[in-house]
Amino acid sequence: MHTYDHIESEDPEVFSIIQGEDKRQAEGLELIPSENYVSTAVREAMSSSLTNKYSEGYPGKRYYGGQEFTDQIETIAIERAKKLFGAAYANVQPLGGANANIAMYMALLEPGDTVLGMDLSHGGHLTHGHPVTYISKVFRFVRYKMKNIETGEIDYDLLRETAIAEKPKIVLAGFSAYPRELDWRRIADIAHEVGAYAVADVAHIAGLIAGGSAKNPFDYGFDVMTRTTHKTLRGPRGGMILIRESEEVAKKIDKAVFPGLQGGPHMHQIAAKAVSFKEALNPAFKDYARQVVMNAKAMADVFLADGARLITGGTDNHLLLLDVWSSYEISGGEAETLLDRAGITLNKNSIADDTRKPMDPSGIRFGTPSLTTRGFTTSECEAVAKMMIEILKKRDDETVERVREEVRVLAAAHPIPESFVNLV
Ligand code: DSN
Repeated sequence: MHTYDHIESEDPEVFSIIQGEDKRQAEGLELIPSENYVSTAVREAMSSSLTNKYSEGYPGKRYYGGQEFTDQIETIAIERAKKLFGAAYANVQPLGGANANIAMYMALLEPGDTVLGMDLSHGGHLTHGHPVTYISKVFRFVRYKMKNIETGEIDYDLLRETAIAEKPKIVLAGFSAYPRELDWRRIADIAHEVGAYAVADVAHIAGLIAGGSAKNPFDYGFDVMTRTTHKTLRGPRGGMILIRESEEVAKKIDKAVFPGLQGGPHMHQIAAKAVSFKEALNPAFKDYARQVVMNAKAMADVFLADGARLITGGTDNHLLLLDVWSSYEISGGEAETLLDRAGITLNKNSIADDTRKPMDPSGIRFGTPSLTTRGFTTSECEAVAKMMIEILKKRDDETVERVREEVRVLAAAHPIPESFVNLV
């Protein structure tokens, strides 16, 4: 249990809201694939005295005094990040994944340059050039897609043709809603053939890469990786950029993050990143990553056995994208609300070439990082998938209330762990 003695006495209003969220998380099942639970050690680092400190610059080269401990913390975080992902250089200052991507573009591009990235409705991300983002006005974004939505196969030939025709400076691979492994080698080769950087946004699968359950794009020639530090990696909310080998690129990235994009780094967050990287370097993290994927595949099998349509036909990672509109004749928005009422939290999501609007699309996206952190195995994940199907089919109050109770029991049997030492 976490204590909030001072908030309780000094700000009861905020205290009671935080308590409500704690209870929601403890009594519900979290299936949003970009969420996870951090250890108490990570939370302690986040609330440490490092939050008081300004540290513009980098270790050994700061613009403020009093940096003997911040330099040590940032250096430890950098060294652990490099070790986790096989990188020669790391920048751990990005405040989040969006900042990491924007700084990466700023470092590698001039305004007007072209980025070739995954189509947003095929699994790409807002920061990969969605028209609503400011960055889409600065750089030019062109797209590649899946060739076959039912298998997830990317159209690599078209990708290559587009790269030759559009002359991008970056070929970007990565996703927030794509359940399959990519042919990293093929994409890196295409990027290098046209003189572009091969960049992977592995925000979602960073923990799977660290745990050896997804391929590491650096092993296939990628130049740069951006990522968040939460999600499957199970650290604090934050971002990070890794550089495979080029010192020149590393220097550009450092300049782009600070002073190009950000001011003072959040040193409490960097300390928490360092703590979580140590947890991910623990051999037990490999078991965790493996179980995340096994659990996701187990859930996929239940839906497929029920005749449901999973985008790409299944999953190779931690997430699933279910076309609820064609499978159960319910919209993504309605499904999200209904399942939320039963204590099963996930998000509505557009599916590839969706005919419905983003605010109420055809799909839901869910995954297993959080359940696995709570110790769920394949049989329990199958049970959760069956509960979801029952709700999606029956939709009546009685079913929702009964499943809500079953969820409470399951959640109580798997409390959110405080520490990951010696834990799967
Ligand atoms: N919001 C994250 C996700 O859910 O995938 C990505 O930014």
